[in-house]
Formats: sequence, C-alpha cells, structure tokens
Amino acid sequence: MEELNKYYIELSSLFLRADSLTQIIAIVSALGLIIALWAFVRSRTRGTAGHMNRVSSSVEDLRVKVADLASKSENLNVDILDELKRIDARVSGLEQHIAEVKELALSEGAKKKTNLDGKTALASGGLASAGLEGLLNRPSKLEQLEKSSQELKEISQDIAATAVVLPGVETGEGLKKTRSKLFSGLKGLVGERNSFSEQDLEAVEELMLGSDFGVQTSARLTSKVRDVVTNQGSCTLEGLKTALGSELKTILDAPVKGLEIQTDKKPFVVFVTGVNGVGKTTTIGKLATRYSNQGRKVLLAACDTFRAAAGEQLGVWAERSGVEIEQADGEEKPATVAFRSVNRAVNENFDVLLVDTAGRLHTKQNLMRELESVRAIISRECEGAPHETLLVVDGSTGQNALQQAKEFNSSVNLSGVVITKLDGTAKGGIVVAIKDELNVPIRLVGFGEGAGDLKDFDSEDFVSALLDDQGLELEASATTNDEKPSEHAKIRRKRRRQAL
Ligand SMILES: Nc1nc2c(ncn2[C@@H]2O[C@H](COP(=O)(O)OP(=O)(O)OP(=O)(O)O)[C@@H](O)[C@H]2O)c(=O)[nH]1
Ligand SMILES: [Mg+2]
Repeated sequence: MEELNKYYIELSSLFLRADSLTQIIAIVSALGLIIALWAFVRSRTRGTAGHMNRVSSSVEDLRVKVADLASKSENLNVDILDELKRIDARVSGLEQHIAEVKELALSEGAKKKTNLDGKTALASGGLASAGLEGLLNRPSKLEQLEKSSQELKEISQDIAATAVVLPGVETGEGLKKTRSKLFSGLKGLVGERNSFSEQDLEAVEELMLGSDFGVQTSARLTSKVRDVVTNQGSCTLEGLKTALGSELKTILDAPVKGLEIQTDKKPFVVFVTGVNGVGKTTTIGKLATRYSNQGRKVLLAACDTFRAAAGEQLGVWAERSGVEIEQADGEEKPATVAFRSVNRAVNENFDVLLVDTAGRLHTKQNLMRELESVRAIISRECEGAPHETLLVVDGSTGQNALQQAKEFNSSVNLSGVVITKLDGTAKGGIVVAIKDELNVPIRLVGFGEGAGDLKDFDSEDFVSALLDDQGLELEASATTNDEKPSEHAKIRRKRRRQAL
C-alpha cells in the first residue's frame, strides 16, 4: 500500500508538470499498468491463501479417513495394515510440512506487520496474508505447496485402493443421513400425538422435498398418505411408512435387479458415462473387483485419455483387483483405445469389458460426439455391444443429479443409472426421483469408496432400509406441528403443483 501511495504522489506531481497531451496519455497508460500489476499480485496472494486452506482441510479429511479405515481393519491381513501405516506416516509428514509453511507465512507476516495498515496485516483465522505476500518471494515454498497438493491426491488414491478390500456398508448404514433427516422431520411433526392429520400433509411434502425426492415424486408420495388420512381421518407414523413403502416399491420396481452380467454375451460390455468427478472410475474399479472375485476374466478400457492421471487411477484399481487393462499409448484418442480393447476382449475371450470415459457435460457437443463415436466403434467391433450404457451421477448433488440424468438420457441411449456418494448425504430421495421421472432403471448405488460399497440396486432392500427409523440419532427438527407454512412456502407449493 505504501508503495502504491508513493507511485500515486509521484504521478500526481508529473500530472502537474505535464504540458502536452502525449505526456498525459503516457502517464495514464503507466498508471493503468501499475494498477493491473497490483491487482495481479493481490489475486495471487488471495489464491494462495485459499489454496493453502484447502490443502490443510483436505489433510484433516484424510486423517479422518485413515482413522476410519484403521478402525475397520481389526480382521485384515498384515499387508493391508502395513499399507495403512505407510499412508498414515505420509499424512503425518504432510501435516508437518503444512504446519511449517503456515508458520513461515505467519512470521513473514509479523515482520511486515508494522509496514502495513491494520486490515491487511493479518488475515482472519491466523493465516497471514502479508506472510503469503512474503511467500510469493520464495518460490521454493510455493513449489512445496504444489507438491503437497500432489501428494494429497496420491494419498487419497492409496486410501481408496486400500479400501478395496474392506467389507462394504449395509444399505441402512449408507442411507443413515437421509433417514436421520427424514425421520427427524416426521417425528418432530407428529410429536406426542403420533398421528398425522390433513393439516400436516403440506409439511410432510416439504420434508420429502428436503430429502430431494423432487417435486413430482414428493407430490406423488404425499398423495398416498393423503388417501389414508382421507379414509381414516388421520394416519400414524407406522401407517405413513406403510403407505410410502408400497408407493416407493411401485416407483422403484424394475424387471432386472442390479447389474446382471449375461453369460451368453461374451464379452459383456459395460460403457460408463457421466459428468466430471461423479465416481465413474471408482465404480468401474469396484465392479472389476467384484467380477474378479467371482472368477470372471475382466478387461478395463481406459478411454479417459483426457487426463494422464485418469489412466493411472484406473491402473491402480486394475492392479489391486488383479484384472487386465488397456491404456492409451502416447497421444492416442479414446476411440483408438476402445477399438483395441474390444478386439482384445473378443480375441482373448474375456467375460467382461468395462469401459471408462472422460467426464463431460452433455452441453459440450464435440465431447458428446466423441462419446458417440467411441460407442459406435464398440458396436461395430462387437455385435450387440455395449450391453449396458450406464450414467453415473453423484447423489450428494441432489436435484443436479436429476437434471444431469434427464439431459444425458435425452442424448445418450441409457440402459441404467448408477447413483454414488449416497453415504455422505441426506439427499437419498434423489434415487426415487430419478427412477420416477426418467423411468430408467437404477442399476447400482454407491455408499463409499471401498469395493464393497457398491451395491446392486434392490428396490425391496432399499425401501425397507430407507423407512427404518430404528437406532437413528434424530436431529432437533425445525418443523413442529405448531408451525404453519409461511405464505411464501404456500405460494411455492402452489406453483409446483401447477407445474406438474
Ligand atoms: N463417499 C463416496 N465417495 C465416492 C463414491 N464413489 C466415488 N467416490 C469418490 O469420488 C471421487 C471421484 O471419483 P472418480 O471415480 O475419480 O470420479 P470420475 O467420475 O471418474 O471423475 P472424472 O474421471 O474426473 O470425470 C473419488 O475421491 C472417489 O473416491 C461413493 O460412493 N462414496
Ligand atoms: Mg474418471
């Protein structure tokens, strides 16, 4: 700031001395250049602070994950325990490194403190923005920060790979957050009375919306409860569960349960699509482990050639699950990898070919065309393939997942949907909304990062787990029986109904 003031004073005096238009133009340009430079330095500083905080909180996440794995590892073999210890040591090293960088940032900040005005001296939360400015002059420390990020990614992958061998969670456990939220609301609403009346139904619908059942499905489910209330005058919590349960089963029912490999189709080809980061590669890794454990001959096609790390990530899963993989050679395109993979799967008698693709938005027409061309090559080289075209969506994104499913379904001929990350969210109702609105079967659901955390979707199991209110830690509910819906909420609901 001081330097800026100095420049400003110098420029002002120049202005006073300027006696021609050219001089004024030159001075204005110089002023513009200085402001642009200053803005650049500020933005870098802020970016670095954000980056550092992100790295730091990711390390905390890793600590939790490692502790979680360790707690599950009582009956695991020595190799895995060793692997866990190794990861644990790397996380500790990373923590220490980040603490050192933070300390340095703070001491740099302290040194500069006296020269800066109060606001910029120390950023809130103890991370010194002034110190980070100091760090900008020490490129080696910034490089180390970048390395820490890289290390963080590697450790995450190692953890995911170690989790391959851990037993998976039960559906009820995976849906715990959704169940807790839903039943906290329902029990808060019904209170001591243990019965729902006509007046409660709007709030019931709101609770369904809050668990991401979506507008259409929430209305459909609530209308079933309304039928019971109309017939009987009121409805107990058990009665509500029965009404919801039968309607949920009707919505979710599908002729095929889960992902069925048809042995008469060899290789059975599964083509996996979806937007970035939803869990495509992890799902393929989990399937590879499952089929390999069943004694099937599995080939993975690494058709995500967009990022080098994508092939490596799939490679880790291939190695851990003991299956074969076809990777891009140099700059090869996805279609070339697909061509080679299908032919190898046919010629070498593989049972299953799992095709990974790069994440893409359905709006990117060139990327959608690329996806279509990869699929066309698979069909050309192996009649009837792909036998399954799956869309993977991240369940924790709720209504966005529904939107993605709608959009992909209109441009790619999907045979099923995979919904991942249901373990970390209270938005599990999205599973029902996707099936209800698209009528595309849900094939698989993901409840975690381990191989056992991918389950074949079974509507009976899902519905009974979802409606099980035993052993839940209920939250203090915001909705009570005394609370009437706000005028605004009423208008929103009316609009929603009109939209149906
Ligand atoms: N908690 C949880 N995490 C999951 C689940 N499935 C995947 N993940 C995590 O989600 C992150 C992204 O998964 P990826 O498999 O790399 O996603 P992707 O769709 O292949 O991503 P791109 O290739 O970048 O498009 C990883 O950290 C996974 O471990 C799940 O069911 N539960
Ligand atoms: Mg991927």
